[in-house]
Amino acid sequence: MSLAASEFILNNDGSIYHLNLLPQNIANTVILVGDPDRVDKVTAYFDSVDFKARKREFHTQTGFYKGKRISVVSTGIGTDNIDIVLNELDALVNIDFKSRTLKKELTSLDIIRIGTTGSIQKDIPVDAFLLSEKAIGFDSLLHFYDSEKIQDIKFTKVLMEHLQWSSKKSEPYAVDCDNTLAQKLSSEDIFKGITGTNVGFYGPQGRILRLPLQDPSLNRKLENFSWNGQRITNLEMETSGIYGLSKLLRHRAVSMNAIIANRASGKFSKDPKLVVDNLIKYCLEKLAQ
Ligand code: R1P
Repeated sequence: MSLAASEFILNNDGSIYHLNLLPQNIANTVILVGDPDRVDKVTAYFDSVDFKARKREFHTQTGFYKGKRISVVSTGIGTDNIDIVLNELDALVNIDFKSRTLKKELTSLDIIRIGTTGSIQKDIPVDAFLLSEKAIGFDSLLHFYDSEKIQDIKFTKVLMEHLQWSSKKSEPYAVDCDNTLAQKLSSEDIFKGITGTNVGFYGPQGRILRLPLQDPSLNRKLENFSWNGQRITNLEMETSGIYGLSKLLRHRAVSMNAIIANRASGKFSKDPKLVVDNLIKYCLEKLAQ
């Protein structure tokens, strides 16, 4: 069945609505970054860049790094944008733009987030790298999809009890990274952990500037949580959506984090740009291997 113009929206030039891309513009390996300006920082290391497009916060460049074709796409901030980026990336490879029908043979993308994060554990210092083995979504994105089969329901239940989670907030969800891609991006030099994805930067991550919080002890409870040797290590704003939608759409995803803040010790990196640059170089080398 052909998808209606209101559901699968194409621009007049045939490109997909928000990302402004045609199917041939995207590689099967996609690096996601939050900041549109970070796209140039990644492709600065490429041998060549043959495509560039920009619309709103979505900036894309495609080229080659050591012979491997890679696209770099910025998502802006938050899992609401991840809903757009993941669905449109999937459409670019798995929907026939002419017939507006699903392709018979589906393509799996390798999706690597290179982003910044705040550690909530004292022993995971600023300037370190962390690979998210699991994401806990404190946003509600995945609950809008038929997604229970890919969630770690037991983990969420134990966590909610520990947090005395208010029923006024959406129920958290837990999703794992792709193990094969995680192995490719791993090394002894980086931390591995469980990443909390929040629906905001201030209150939802326990930051108080002027507004009191519904639960001021949330970060302390997250820091103290331990179950089956697992602990929550860091907070950011995209990983749960990337993991959830990638699993549902059968893409492989891993989230790589540059620790630029340590919430437990109150420290912030003296040179966050350098740690992000180092993580970019680390990920590109691993992808080229
Ligand atoms: C908040 O400052 C932003 O930084 C982190 C968070 O996930 C959020 O997007 O990631 P990026 O540096 O990739 O944007």
